[in-house]
Amino acid sequence: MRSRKPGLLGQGKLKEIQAALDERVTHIVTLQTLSPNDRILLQEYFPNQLIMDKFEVVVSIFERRASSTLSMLQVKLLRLQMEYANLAGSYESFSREGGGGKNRGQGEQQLQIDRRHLQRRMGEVRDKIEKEHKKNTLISDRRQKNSMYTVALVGYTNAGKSTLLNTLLALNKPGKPNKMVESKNQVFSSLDTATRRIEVPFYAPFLVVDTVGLIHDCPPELVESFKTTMRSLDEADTVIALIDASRSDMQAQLETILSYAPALDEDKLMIVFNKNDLNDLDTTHLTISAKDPQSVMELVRLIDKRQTQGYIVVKGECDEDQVAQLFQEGSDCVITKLIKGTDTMYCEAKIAPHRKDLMSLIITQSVQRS
Ligand SMILES: Nc1nc2c(ncn2[C@@H]2O[C@H](COP(=O)(O)OP(=O)(O)OP(=O)(O)O)[C@@H](O)[C@H]2O)c(=O)[nH]1
Ligand SMILES: [Mg+2]
Repeated sequence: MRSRKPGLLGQGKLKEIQAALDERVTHIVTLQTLSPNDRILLQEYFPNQLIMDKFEVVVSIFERRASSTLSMLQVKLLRLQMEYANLAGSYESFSREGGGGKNRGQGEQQLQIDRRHLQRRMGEVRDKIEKEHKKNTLISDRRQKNSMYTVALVGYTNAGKSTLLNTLLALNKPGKPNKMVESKNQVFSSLDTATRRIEVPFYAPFLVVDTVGLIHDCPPELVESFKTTMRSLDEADTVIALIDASRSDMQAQLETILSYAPALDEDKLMIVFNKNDLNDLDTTHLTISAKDPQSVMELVRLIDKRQTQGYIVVKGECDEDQVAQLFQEGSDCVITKLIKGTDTMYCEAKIAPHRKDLMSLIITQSVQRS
């Protein structure tokens, strides 16, 4: 059913839908959010099908996939919000069915009691969500203190964010943790943000935050659920807007991403088109296939370039101990080339401007700015 204003479904449209139904149709889904009254009217008209709006479909998918405390609490809140919205509708239907007079007064009283009860429960869940957010903020504050460069992946559901993170993990130095995240051909695969450390040899290490997939035209209640994703964008140094190039709505995908993050700093934004194996795009932005490590390396190089801008490039000789020391400096010192000689090693490194002290570990042959 296409979007229509609630309450405006005329007899003609209803008959048209009726004619299109057969016994295989179990659900009727409307793209527009249904008012409680419309839901009841539609359900009466189509007693053999379950009436749902897009919002309910999304919530039931969320419900099935939720596994963390935060996502489970968010689903609980969404369910209570739906129950609250439908309360008035069930009361209206009760009135229409002749619940007037004395019964009407009782009905109204019951409605108030139910409303207060739900409001109290929603308040409790909101408090718990806030506590959970605080816990997560503490973790991210600690991360900030460690000052790791952070890249957030944001995009439509099914754009390939988790696939990209998994390919990055596969490029990690041997021996580094590379616990994969779930990636599947389904909407809302990831319901929680996941953070992983990426350490590709000869490039600066960084953190990647995989976020919850977005959808177009999202009900405001769900935006609440996307708050953690949005917080990750605020904290990130680079935000990759990953666009699914296999779909025809590429512009709409970008607009949706930007609508979720209106305050996003333009300098942070990096637009990347994914699934270039399915669509050969002509664009100035980077195009990749998240499944192909070679093309993902191009992204690593771009991130590295951003991260190490202003670093001092030092070329020269060191011994094994000095190299080991340099390797321990994380993103303050990125060794970009290492050639073993007979006694010494030839080393090229990028050094953060605030760690000029590290330059003494290399018997310098040349210095320049990155
Ligand atoms: N052909 C092709 N398929 C891809 C590519 N990248 C991802 N996919 C597929 O797209 C589907 C969705 O990938 P995910 O990585 O789970 O997508 P996501 O953006 O994390 O989705 P959500 O977690 O729902 O937000 C999976 O079936 C992937 O195998 C690509 O470059 N080419
Ligand atoms: Mg995912």
